[in-house]
Amino acid sequence: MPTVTHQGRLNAEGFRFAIIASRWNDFITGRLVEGALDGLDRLGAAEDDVELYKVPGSFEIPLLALKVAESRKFDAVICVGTVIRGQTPHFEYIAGEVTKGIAQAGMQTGVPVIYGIVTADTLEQAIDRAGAKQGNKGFEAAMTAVELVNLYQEVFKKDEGKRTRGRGVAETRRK
Ligand code: DLZ
Repeated sequence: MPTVTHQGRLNAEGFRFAIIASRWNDFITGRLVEGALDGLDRLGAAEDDVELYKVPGSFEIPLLALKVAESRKFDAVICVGTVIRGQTPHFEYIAGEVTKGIAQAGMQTGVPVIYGIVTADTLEQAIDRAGAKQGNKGFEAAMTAVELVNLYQEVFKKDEGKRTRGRGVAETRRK
């Protein structure tokens, strides 16, 4: 049994988040964006600390996620999109590349890049995962992002006590 357990708190105050969303299947992805914004808001993120980026389809998400993460302007990047098998003949390729690319953006930059992509067999299933029956994957992705930024802050940046970003502000983060 471990003597010390590390896990992040659910407090978004003072952290900055980017949301990357695709416009494809916007009827569903729009709900994921709303879910992510709602999650961040409920956990205390300031409006000015959340920025939304839009791309045409989910295939375009990974490269932008990488560039946004590389900019170091954000503590976490939340990716949301919807890929539906029934409507996408090359479903496996798109879903596979998006999944790999999102993971790679996080691994390459060290910034948490969160996977909020709905991959569904049918439109109905996708709707269920965007708030109808099975929660909202955007909301869940926001929770994950907040937990991770707190975890990394706690474990790896504890002694820094400060943050310095593009806007040149250094401030002490609440403990
Ligand atoms: C082309 C395409 C298809 C058929 N299906 C989807 C989908 O279900 N979900 C999604 O996010 N994007 C889809 N796209 C668009 C691709 O992601 C991409 O935008 C285009 O192939 C251009 O690179």
